[in-house]
Amino acid sequence: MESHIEKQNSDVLQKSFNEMISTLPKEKCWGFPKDLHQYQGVWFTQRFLQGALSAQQQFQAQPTDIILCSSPRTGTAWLKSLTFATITRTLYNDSTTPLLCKMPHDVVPFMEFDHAQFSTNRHLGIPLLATHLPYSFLPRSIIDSGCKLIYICRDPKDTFVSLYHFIAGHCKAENTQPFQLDEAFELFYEGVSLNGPYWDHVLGYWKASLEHPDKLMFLKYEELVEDTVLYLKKIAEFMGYPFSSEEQQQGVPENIVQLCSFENISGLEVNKIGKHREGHGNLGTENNIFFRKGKVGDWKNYLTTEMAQRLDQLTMQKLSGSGLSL
Ligand code: PAP
Repeated sequence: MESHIEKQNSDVLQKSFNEMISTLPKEKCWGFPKDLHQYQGVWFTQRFLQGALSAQQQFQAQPTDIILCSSPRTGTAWLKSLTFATITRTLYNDSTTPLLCKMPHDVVPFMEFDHAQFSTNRHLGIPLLATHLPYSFLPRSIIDSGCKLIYICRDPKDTFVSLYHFIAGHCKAENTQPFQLDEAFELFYEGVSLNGPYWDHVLGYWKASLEHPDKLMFLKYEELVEDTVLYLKKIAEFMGYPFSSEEQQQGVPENIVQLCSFENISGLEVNKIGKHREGHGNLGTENNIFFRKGKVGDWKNYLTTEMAQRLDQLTMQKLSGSGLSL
């Protein structure tokens, strides 16, 4: 229970945060009822920004932590399932894994949402944690602890289409009108998207991965789709949980890939009808909104050739000289 003094302190902090946020540039979040606020060049919802700042102050990383980093809609839930199943493969079997009854975001917590609870009382037996924060916003303790980071990114065109549908799904749930796709496209193009500009998010982690390849593994959604087993083995090795030759002969990596496949995960009862973050006065989000198609190149069904070319050109410009292509 929160004491009277703690409540007063948190009210004061909330008031000064509200004052600070009211001074920031503001934009519509594609029809979502919450606005985006630009803080140090990044567009955050109030909840994300508040979580980011608290995490910077409070989050204590452990050297054994493995932090899954991503911009929204680039494959986070999939990466959570794959890494969780890999790390817990001797604790659970195919019929007891929590992935069968919890959605991936409820199995691996988000630092900026759950850090207060988890930084003091984390289940360190399972060292996974996730974040959508840009690299420059990571709490100092993450860098200082020397823990490992895995970043996943995705073709900006598919990321945009996925994000658009995700926000439109939220709008439907909240009875608000989403922006037209072409209006949202212009905002994405200008960098106004959740934790955007998207390209800055990717580049921040890309550069860090070049500086610290032993600490930061950089993945692309498309590569993971192309050869999931190969990349899962690389991920397991990087995390320090390599598959033994016996496990490889028994097909353990293939089993995990199958368990975490879009078809399997999205077809589970919990992900079809369950809710995420329900309770404590929160109505929660339908889990099925997190699983849409899980395909590479779905942008072709939504973007005109001109839109795709503009986005490709911008991506080339932004990534030019970095050695990265998307
Ligand atoms: P979030 O962290 O913002 O919730 P995130 O999990 O990063 O989103 O990405 C969601 C995308 O991954 C969705 O893509 P789509 O809209 O193009 O379909 C989602 O469908 C896809 N996805 C979720 N689970 C899997 C999976 N097991 N395999 C492949 N793709 C998946």
